[in-house]
Amino acid sequence: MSDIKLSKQETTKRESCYLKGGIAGEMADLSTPKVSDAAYELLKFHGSYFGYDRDSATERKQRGLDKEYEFMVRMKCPGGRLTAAQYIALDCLSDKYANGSMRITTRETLQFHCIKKVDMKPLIRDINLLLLSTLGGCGDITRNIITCPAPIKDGEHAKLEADAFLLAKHCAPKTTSYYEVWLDGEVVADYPFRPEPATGVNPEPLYGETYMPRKFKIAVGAPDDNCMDALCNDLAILSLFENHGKHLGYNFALGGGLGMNHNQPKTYPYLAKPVMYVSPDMLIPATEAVIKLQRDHGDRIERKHARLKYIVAEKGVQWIKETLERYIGRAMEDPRPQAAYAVVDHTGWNDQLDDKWFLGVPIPSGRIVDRDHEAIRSGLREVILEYGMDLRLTADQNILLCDIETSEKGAVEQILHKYGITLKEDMTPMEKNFIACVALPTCGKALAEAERIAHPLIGEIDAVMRRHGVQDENIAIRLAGCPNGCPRPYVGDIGIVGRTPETYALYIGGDFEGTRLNEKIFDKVPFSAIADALDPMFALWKEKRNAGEAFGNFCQRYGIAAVKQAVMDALEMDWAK
Ligand code: SRM
Ligand code: SF4
Repeated sequence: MSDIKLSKQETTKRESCYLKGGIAGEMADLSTPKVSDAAYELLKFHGSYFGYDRDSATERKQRGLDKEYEFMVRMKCPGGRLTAAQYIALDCLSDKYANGSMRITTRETLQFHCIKKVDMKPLIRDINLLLLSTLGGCGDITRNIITCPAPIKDGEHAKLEADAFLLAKHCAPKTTSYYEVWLDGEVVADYPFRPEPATGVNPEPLYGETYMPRKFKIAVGAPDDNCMDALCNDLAILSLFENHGKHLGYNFALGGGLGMNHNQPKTYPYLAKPVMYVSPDMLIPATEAVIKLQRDHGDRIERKHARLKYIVAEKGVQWIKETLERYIGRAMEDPRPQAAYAVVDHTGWNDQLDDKWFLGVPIPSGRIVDRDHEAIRSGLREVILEYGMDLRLTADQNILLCDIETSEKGAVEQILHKYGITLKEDMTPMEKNFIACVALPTCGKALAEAERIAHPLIGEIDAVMRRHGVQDENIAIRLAGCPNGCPRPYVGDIGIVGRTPETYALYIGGDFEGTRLNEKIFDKVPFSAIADALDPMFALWKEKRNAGEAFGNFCQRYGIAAVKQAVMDALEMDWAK
């Protein structure tokens, strides 16, 4: 492959000397708030995106001013586990260096927004001193490894956690550049996910100097609790357990990924396909084989075509399996029968099975911030300071407060209520399940609002659901500011995806369990008409559904086209033609 054809990111990676590039010098240069294109690309591997405040950009331009440049920092936090001390310290850092809020992401970690260049090094250093990291938070590398966050003290959950932790450490980059750039070469010795240092001449024996062709995502789960949408990952590792918790091995499903561009059919969302059974002793070599396959065969010319999903879709599962067998050095079994997919609700009070409880607190759009009516940040801080409980971040942007004694339950709830925090009992399932991505004003890719309009939209949808008496139904609605798929809009019952600043594409027919993609029925629904568009669909669902039939399943059975027609008949709007 000639060098000329490779994407510019490939050259940047190769010339960076294992992700070092000129980052240290550029970050130290405070004569400009900006960084070069090369540093922009490399910073992602260090867990940061450089961008600007999109709210003020136009007005500032009119006034002849430059944009308000800022950085986003994303931590790595395998399985979303945080101690109370880490959480409280991170909360302080969000005030000191960011915009006074933290954002739980759809991959069980935290982001900080609006960080100035001068504050980047102290923030990342402090995060490391908390025995956390940002290395590999973004970039062409294995991202935060997600697993079921529930702190249930049984063999199955212990095994999921142990595997997720093992892989998080094994798949982490080994380069020392990160420490040179942010910690002046010092390595925080107790960081639990620091991989064994490379022993040979190659500093990155698994990834090589150009790392992966694109981001690479791993989920470690079990089908009967697919609470983190494992099939949206490049590699979904599905643990198989016997009735009494005995671990039987894994089914590997490959090629999940959701990013696409509107009206560019060459890009599409795709769910991971089952490829092979992996025995318990083969977890590491089999995972390495998948990484190597994508490393060596992923498209390094066209980044829009670089995810593993395109290889799986184009070459087929048989080719994938045979290629993996060559990397592993032995024949692999076909996937074994597995439990049916289900999603367990981890919000509300749940038994940990060790005489303690965990409380799943729904956090709207994952935004930990104080607002007039709801002081989520202060409430969480007080309860965590008072009870010192560890916590977990979930893939639907919520928090699980762990290890609560029966005698403490009332007081914990009282504190949260005092700050106006809404708990599961005070919400409809739709509101509780609603996921919205960050979008404006920080996301450079956003075509439309998401997080900031989630609250009013939920209110409008709630009114429509109540009108049809379906407000108590479990339904997954996901709102994205663009088609990249960060809140996983293509696997919910309903996906609402930013199209232009004022309009959204509407998707229906996915399933709550995260095993089926939904389908687009309208391309440009004005924001003000989204609830109107859902109205005839909910009416039809209420009238024609089978007992207990979920919305997405109903749409599939009744026919997506027929559901669309019902909207077109009911609403004579241009967008509904
Ligand atoms: Fe994402 C890019 C936010 C989960 C698919 N995502 C971005 C960027 C970095 C925008 C950019 O490239 O300039 C967003 C930063 C916004 C901001 O201002 O903070 C962004 N993605 C997020 C988060 C924070 C959404 C959220 O509201 O929680 C999630 C962070 C996860 C994490 O902690 O690592 C997030 N992104 C996802 C997911 C869901 C998942 O992984 O389960 C997906 C779909 C699955 C997948 O990977 O395909 C996802 N993000 C993308 C894509 C499309 C990738 C593709 O293959 O085409 C992009 C764009 C890109 O990479 O070019 C993207
Ligand atoms: Fe940004 Fe689009 Fe991802 Fe939303 S879906 S955070 S708008 S890239």
